[in-house]
Amino acid sequence: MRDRLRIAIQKNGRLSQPARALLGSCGLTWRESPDHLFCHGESAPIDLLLVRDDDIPGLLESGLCDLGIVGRNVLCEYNERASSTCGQVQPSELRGLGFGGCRLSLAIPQAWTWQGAAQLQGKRIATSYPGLLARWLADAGVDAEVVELSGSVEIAPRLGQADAVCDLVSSGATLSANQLKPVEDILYSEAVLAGRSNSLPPVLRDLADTLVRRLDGVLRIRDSKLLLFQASRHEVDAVVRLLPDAEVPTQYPLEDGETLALQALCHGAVTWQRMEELKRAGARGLMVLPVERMLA
Ligand code: PRT
Ligand code: ZN
Repeated sequence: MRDRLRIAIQKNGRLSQPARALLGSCGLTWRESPDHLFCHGESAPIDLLLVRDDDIPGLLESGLCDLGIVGRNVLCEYNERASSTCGQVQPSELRGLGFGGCRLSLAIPQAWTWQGAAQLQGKRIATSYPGLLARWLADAGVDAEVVELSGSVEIAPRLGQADAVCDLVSSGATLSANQLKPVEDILYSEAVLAGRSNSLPPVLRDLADTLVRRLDGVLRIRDSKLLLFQASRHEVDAVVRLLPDAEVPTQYPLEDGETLALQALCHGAVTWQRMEELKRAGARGLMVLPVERMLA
């Protein structure tokens, strides 16, 4: 039986570098094989398999990999299709990872005026996500033809292959370059950590739990700052009210009995403007420090 955890990540593409960077910030280091398909974990018995993103859900379902980093769009599409075919344990989303954000959107020619889902009745819609689109159409009670394409979906209307498309969008530039406009969002996506929860043998489960705890620590503090300041006892409440996105501050009384030293982990942005507001409310000697690591 395997005693090393195996994580599937995208080999080349939008998610590969951010996924490696995220795992690296959890303290993992690797030695990469000459063929760039496998990374042997050096700092922990956690290896990486470098694959096409579309293969990740299947690798998880078959148990060849224990965890994977993949777009929610790919995971949901896989599960949508699998649910109609077999009854195995499907991989599920364990954590949203906050990068690779995009939407799976329905888009129609710019010349059309959008009047709602019923407008798609009897139309042909090109997509690489037939499962998710079919589900959306069924929920909307619309009978349309789903034209499955593996790529270049956005040019299908110009080629006469389809009337509308259902594709991933981030800036929207690709759609507008093809005289299309997004009208409905079918799925909000980002990179996710996926796995088959509860199906790992104990050794691998311990490794996975440790990794997920570290990931939680990294994600929790990614945009966080530690605020240090002093305030008079009677002004503390007013200052703390300006920190709704901070954890309850730790307070230490100073020798004069009237002043408190405070430290608070703040999860939102701490701009100059915000610092000035805190100062006006009574915060003195305000310091904003980066947070490198955190273990809850
Ligand atoms: O080779 P492999 O199969 O592994 O990679 P791939 O080509 O299938 O995937 P890749 O690297 O293009 O995308 C991987 C994941 O990134 C996707 O599954 C999404 O989860 C996520 N992602 C985030 C995106 C986008 N943003 C995105 N904009 N994937 C694709 N796009 C496309 C979009 O469809 C459009 O055609 O990029 C183009 C530019 O988008 P606009 O809206 O900014 O013009
Ligand atoms: Zn792919």
